Amino acid sequence: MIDLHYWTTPNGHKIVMYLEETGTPYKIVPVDLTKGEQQQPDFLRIAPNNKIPAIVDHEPKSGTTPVSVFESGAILLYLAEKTGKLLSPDLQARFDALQWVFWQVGGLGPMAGQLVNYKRSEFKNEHAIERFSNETGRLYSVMNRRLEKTEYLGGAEFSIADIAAYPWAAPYNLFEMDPDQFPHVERWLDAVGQRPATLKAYTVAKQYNSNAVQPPAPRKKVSG
Ligand SMILES: N[C@@H](CCC(=O)N[C@@H](CS)C(=O)NCC(=O)O)C(=O)O
Repeated sequence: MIDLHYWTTPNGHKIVMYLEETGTPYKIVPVDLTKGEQQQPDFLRIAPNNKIPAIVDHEPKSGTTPVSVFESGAILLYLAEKTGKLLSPDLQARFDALQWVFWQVGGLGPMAGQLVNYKRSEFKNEHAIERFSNETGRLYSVMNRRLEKTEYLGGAEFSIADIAAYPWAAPYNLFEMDPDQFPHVERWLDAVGQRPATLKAYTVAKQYNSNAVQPPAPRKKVSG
């Protein structure tokens, strides 16, 4: 069994999406960020960066000592290695996917996260808002160009790259990104958003936090 130390935010959704996609048994251990529970010493022992998500695998592939992992990208990679699912064993395909996982954890997540933080702040730092808004828009363009060429971020197959990016790309309204400018991202958001595991991840979030941000419904295309 895997304990998932979780809250109802984009980095938390990723791991529920993966576990649901692969039918991996897990137990949620809520870490309510609104109550500062990420500062608890017990959590710090598992997650030295004081941020969710983190996991403890009580049945690791080798050995009997439970394995704990923090950082969502590392967790996705760990789970993919454990289950052999959603990350190709082929070297090129594997790194096609992994480079987009790293792109998300080092780029889209931090930039979009900072943008929302500055937008919500009572101190209106216009330079910071402009900087993070431009960078988030640039990253959406990067994703759009990629998804013009391939079905999924990692290539032809759905992978941990899509799971990493979806929860950060879906709330484009929060970032004031115009979906009309990113039609290939929108096509991909609609496809990933309709997967049963994705729908389940956002249902789980609502069970723990009625204020959890939900992804936008697919927009109706006007034909003719
Ligand atoms: N790079 C980390 C980022 C994790 C992160 O930012 N988690 C947020 C929620 S999405 C958090 O725990 N924030 C609490 C805090 O900053 O105190 C990852 O990908 O796991």
